[in-house]
Amino acid sequence: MKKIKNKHDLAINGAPPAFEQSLHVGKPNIGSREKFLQHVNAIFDRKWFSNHGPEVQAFEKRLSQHLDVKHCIAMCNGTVALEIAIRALGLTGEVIVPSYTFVATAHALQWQEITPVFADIDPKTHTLDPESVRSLITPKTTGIIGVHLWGRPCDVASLQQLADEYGLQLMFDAAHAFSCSHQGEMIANFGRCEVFSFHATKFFNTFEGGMIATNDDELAQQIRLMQNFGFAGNDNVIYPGTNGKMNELSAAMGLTGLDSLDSFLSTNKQNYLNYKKGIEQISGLSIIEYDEAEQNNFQYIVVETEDAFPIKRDRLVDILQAENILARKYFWPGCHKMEPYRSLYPHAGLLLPETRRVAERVIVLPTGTAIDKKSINFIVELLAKLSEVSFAENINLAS
Ligand code: T4K
Repeated sequence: MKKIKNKHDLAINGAPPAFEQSLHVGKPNIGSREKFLQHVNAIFDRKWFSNHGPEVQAFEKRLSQHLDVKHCIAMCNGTVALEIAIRALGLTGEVIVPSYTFVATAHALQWQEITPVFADIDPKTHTLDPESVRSLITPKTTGIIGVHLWGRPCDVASLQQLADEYGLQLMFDAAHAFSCSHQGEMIANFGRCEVFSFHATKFFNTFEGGMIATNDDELAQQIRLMQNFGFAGNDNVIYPGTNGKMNELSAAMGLTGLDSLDSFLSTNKQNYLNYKKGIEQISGLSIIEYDEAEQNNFQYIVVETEDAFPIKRDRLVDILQAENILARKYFWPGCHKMEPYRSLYPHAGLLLPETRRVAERVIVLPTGTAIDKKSINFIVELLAKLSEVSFAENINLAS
């Protein structure tokens, strides 16, 4: 890594990138390799690789304890978990979701021929705006899926009130919210059920994986049936189920990760605080806040470019990427601008002004155990330099 002494030291204007190795958003956190390999050896010795084996059972038990929720059902990934949860709740017709989310939230509905109806977000929280949700309820609406984006909880109480008022099902896409709390209670306990992702890019991963959490015994039973082809015991199929099972290696990775969870969380928090300290001093940039009274996983460093910043968001991302700082524009441009929704609902954007505004401003920066304080300081210094108008105007990005 080079030191910045003056603007010519920045790897713009054709100079080599600041970082030889790319800094990624979503670089996996890895716990103890030794412990993981011990699990792998035990799996080989047992020759039991899937179908709710001992690793999955132990993983589910520890998840339930950690989240203080009755049922945790481990899944092959978050998307299939969403699909199964949606089906288990009996959703049909129209379901209201934010457009500002990873596209899997919408696809999990569309895949089952349910219409995702895109609601706007609150620009402060980036989560569903309950008033926008209310305005979209029709006789065809059967449910609401809130997304705890960046791990920050939705306005759960208002959404629950709406669901009760209109007789709708409420569930949450909690893909970002593992180990986060809301009003002192762990996320996993809200709505009819909550769906998590343990994808490699999440701060806590099982290579690929996911989980559905619920306190509802009947719903849990239905989900287990659906994830295992509809088997209710040997040779007895009572439902056209699918295969949503987690394998033993993934569960072993999960168990290993749980042992290191505290250190992942404290690294993420320290990284966030380091970024925050610097970014707060930069005019035209703001970093999203996390409620200090709650548990947060700080897995996303989300920065918004304001009008005062002299460089447009897209160009800023290009500049950072040229430096091998692989910042992302999550979740631009919003699901409603992706296919098939863009063609099916070409006017959806008219009702989504905040989604558009936020999606055009957000940059997600690298964090996790793969980045050190020196690199974060460098990124912050670079952003500070770029905020100086005269310097920003002179940048000529070679690529
Ligand atoms: N709901 C929400 C709100 C979600 O955010 C997601 C997933 C889901 C549902 C669905 O859950 P899953 O079915 O995925 O369990 C990534 C992830 O693939 C996706 O899981 C995640 N959200 C989303 C936010 O991010 P991409 O398209 O950004 O992935 P990609 O390949 O560009 O990788 C992102 C970064 O991570 C890159 O900088 C490279 C780095 N990376 C990636 C992998 C796979 C690594 O360093 N190592 C790796 O192994 O979607």
